[in-house]
Amino acid sequence: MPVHQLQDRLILTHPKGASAEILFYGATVVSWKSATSRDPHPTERLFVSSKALLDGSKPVRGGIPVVFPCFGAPTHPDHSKLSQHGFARSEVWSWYGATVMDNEAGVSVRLTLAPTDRIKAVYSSLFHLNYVVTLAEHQLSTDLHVENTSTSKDFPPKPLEFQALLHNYIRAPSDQVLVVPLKGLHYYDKTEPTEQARATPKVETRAGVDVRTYTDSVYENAPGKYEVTWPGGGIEIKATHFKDVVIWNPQEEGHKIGDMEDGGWEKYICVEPGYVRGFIQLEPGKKWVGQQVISVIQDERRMNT
Ligand code: TA6
Repeated sequence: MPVHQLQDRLILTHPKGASAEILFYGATVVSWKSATSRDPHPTERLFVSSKALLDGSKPVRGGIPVVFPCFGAPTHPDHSKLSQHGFARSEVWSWYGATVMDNEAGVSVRLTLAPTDRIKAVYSSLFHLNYVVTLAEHQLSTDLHVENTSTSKDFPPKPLEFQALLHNYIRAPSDQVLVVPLKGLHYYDKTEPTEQARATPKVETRAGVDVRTYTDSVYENAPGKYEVTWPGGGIEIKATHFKDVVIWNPQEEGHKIGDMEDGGWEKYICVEPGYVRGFIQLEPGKKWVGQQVISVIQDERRMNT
């Protein structure tokens, strides 16, 4: 069976050896294994801290948490009662048994989230989320579908205003990994000590962005296609309708993160396509889709050496 259901997760398997695991909690992808043509042994591509709690008591430290409807601390009045990065990553999503696709190309499932009593207590906007995860031989796609389920008969008709981001923890040596192409983009440096400095855009001057020092940068209007490479390996991320990208690695600051394993920051880079500068406005009855396709780079010439 290409889709196997356990109590807390779905396991997708591909005939060529790839696999993915998706927790119902947060719809968090906690494992993606894929081989390359050089190494036919499926290798883990995501980082999950060994101290991460997977029991639904707090968002997972690793994998691909789904960030919705706010990124970071809430700044929009509709989000004022929400916690950092919103509720999508800390709610239990539903799976109704449907396999969206199951063929040679890949296997795909859809999880959904609609307002629960817990969400309604802190958030009054109406919405419906579908999250479609597709596993192919060398590729993982995750598509977030957002619908404003309020109707134009509601008075006043209420647009849904939200941010969304896929918080990918890509397994990579953080002292060697580089991300391209970000040169020339404006970014906001969240490591700056003052509010004013954090709100002042900088211009990226580096051809390849590294995370050898504490990095927490929000790149605005980014190209949507990124290569994340290190000697001997690499991942490509293609994003659609996610106009921004966040690069994060805490380095030694990681000691302050309770569920981060010791030295965990040496094992990953977060490259997070999102819409996080400003808000997406969705009129009643309308839908929006943000998509990413993550692929294993096969060609050694595309890796940094
Ligand atoms: O996406 C980067 C970021 O917003 C950082 O500022 C850092 O705090 C990280 O996410 C992790 O956030 P979390 O709420 O999961 O601890």
